[in-house]
Amino acid sequence: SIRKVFVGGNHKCNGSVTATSSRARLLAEAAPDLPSSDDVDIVIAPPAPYILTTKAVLDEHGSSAAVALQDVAIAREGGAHTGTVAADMAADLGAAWVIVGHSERRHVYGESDAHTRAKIAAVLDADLGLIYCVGETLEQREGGDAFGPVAAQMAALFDNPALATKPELWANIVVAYEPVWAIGTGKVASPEQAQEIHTQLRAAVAAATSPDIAAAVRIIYGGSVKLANCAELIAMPDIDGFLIGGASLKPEFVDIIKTAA
Ligand code: G2H
Repeated sequence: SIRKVFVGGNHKCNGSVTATSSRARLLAEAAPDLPSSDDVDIVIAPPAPYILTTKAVLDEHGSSAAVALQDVAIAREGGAHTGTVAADMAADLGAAWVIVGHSERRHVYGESDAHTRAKIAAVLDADLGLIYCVGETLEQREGGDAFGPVAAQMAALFDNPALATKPELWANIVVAYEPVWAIGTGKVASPEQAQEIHTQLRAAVAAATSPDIAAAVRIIYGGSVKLANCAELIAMPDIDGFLIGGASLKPEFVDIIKTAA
């Protein structure tokens, strides 16, 4: 990739104080074998209750890996929003990134487009990095229009008023293409299938913003990424990294980072 590689580990709702800490320690201890932070952004997203511990373990070991929140409240400052975590809290805990629009939020928890838009605004307003997930379902792909639904999800970014007035905020954004049919199913998109959508995504960003922003934005792939398939995916010109679920819980995560960067 001509862009700095980005590898995110999305732990989803897995872990414990002990297991999450030892994953963070394993990653931190692997640092001498990993590409430098000039060449790769490494981000891990543990469940929210483990953010503080994860951050502490990484800091204690001098790791340059960053921490992400997996989802966020629609109100930046929080308030009467039972059961969720505010963007300002993520920043307070030392998280640098927030995942928004993951398919499990959209499809399993029925998150609306309005909620996704408000979350994007909260993350950008809090000056945090945004990992914005988009992706079509199998039904949509088989219906012959894989990119249509993805383009509709991208509108949530393009319509964001802060981004419209402050295009420099695009530097804080990573777009994650995660075809829903490839998530946790073991059915990875082929490098060509992913590249095709990534190209369309970059063109959509160019059309909505500028060629420079489109050339710089990282577009990463997610959905059943593992060591065995990551090399052929990262070889594609518009795949700038990965968002990794299942394999981020295993020591394999470190080997994927080595292969990707
Ligand atoms: C897609 C991905 C991580 P997995 O959800 O966001 O998960 O690698 O388990 O398919």
